[in-house]
Amino acid sequence: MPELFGHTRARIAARHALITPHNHVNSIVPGITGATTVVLINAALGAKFAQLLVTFQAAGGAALGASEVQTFGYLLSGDATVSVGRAKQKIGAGFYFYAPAGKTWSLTAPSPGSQVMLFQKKYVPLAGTPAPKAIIGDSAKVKGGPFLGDPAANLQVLLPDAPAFDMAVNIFAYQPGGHLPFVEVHVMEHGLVMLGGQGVYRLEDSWYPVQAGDVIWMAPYCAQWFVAMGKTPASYLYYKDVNRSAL
Ligand code: UGY
Ligand code: MN
Repeated sequence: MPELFGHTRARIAARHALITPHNHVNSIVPGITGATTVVLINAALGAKFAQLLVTFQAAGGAALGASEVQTFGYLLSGDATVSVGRAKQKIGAGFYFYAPAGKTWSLTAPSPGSQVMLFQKKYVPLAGTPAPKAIIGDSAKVKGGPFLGDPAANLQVLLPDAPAFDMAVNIFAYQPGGHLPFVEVHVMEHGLVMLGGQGVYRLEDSWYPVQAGDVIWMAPYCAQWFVAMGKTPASYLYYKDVNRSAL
């Protein structure tokens, strides 16, 4: 149900943003057809990456050429066939793919209504380290672990923890009452989508009730903390930039 009388939970602040499903307006993005695409986060907000939500209609698809941009895609619902370079696989909800810079990728025959969340970043090569390879995986098969020893906060790392990668995408799952152990303040930037459940996100000096479908941008050094609330677990998928020189 739309929010009443011009009210919104959305907030665009200097170093963070919250965008709810009620706020979405579509963009036309080259390479994506038969779909509605919402550019949730990009340079216009101050970010150094882009986060897009694509909802396919019947006969939709995406076909992106090789460029300096790398793409991580996570299928939120439905199914489709993903191709990255020469790798090709039918995928369902919870599957993900990573297309390195310099490789073409496509999503074909998506089921009508299927949704994919994309994170895109210009790849920064690391001298002496070969570029990452294509990945197609299933998050259900990725072993998680307690975050800093807390079993109420489970972290799954979807991309290899290797110097070749300059971005990470993880899933955090919290039991009701589970929370980040401390208020993080760090140089890495985040793009995040709530996958399920509810909680409260602290961003800078504001606290926001959040739920499935909400998207958050955290700029470098945005103070951040989360607690899962309600009777069901809460989880989110999030991006961060990693593994590159401070200067
Ligand atoms: O990886 C992270 O920085 C993570 N702990 N941040 C977050 O969940 N807001
Ligand atoms: Mn963080």
